[in-house]
Amino acid sequence: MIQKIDHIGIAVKSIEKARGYFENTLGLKCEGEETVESQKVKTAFYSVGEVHLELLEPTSEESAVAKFLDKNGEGVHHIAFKTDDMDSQLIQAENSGCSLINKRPVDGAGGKQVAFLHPKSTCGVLTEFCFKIE
Ligand code: CMX
Repeated sequence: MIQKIDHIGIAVKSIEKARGYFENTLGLKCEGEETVESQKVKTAFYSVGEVHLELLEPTSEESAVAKFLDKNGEGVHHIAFKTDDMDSQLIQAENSGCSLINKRPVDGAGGKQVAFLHPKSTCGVLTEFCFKIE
């Protein structure tokens, strides 16, 4: 069901400031920015082959990313797997003992449906499943 790593989420304090590294040092091209209201974040996407990097800047102090930054500073925040069957993916995760943050998918960036698994049940890696109706 998992098709590939879709993206790696990276928490940053400011996308504007982070651009210098991703665009000038690495030479990546920003594919676009989007604010995701449901997650209280502003995002910027970069393609690296088939995988994307998603920069995450909190838009509110209540954002999960704001809490992460306060605790850890900037860095890798989550890994997102593209699935072709979100319902089965979540059932399989729950049946194998993972703790679902989202029992049902919610709206994410890029018109995708997303659902997260709690990092305490996934070897410490905040895990996202994402699905897009093509
Ligand atoms: N990766 C690994 N561990 C993490 C983590 C992360 N990104 N975020 C939190 N944790 C750990 C914490 O270190 C903490 O561990 P300890 O108890 O050992 O200290 C534990 O999980 C609980 O964390 P917390 O700081 O107390 O935060 P909360 O429990 O309030 O929230 C979580 C944690 C994962 C439930 C919350 O961040 C969440 O719901 N995340 C899913 C949604 C999300 O992250 N949205 C932003 C991205 C959106 C997008 O990609 O568009």
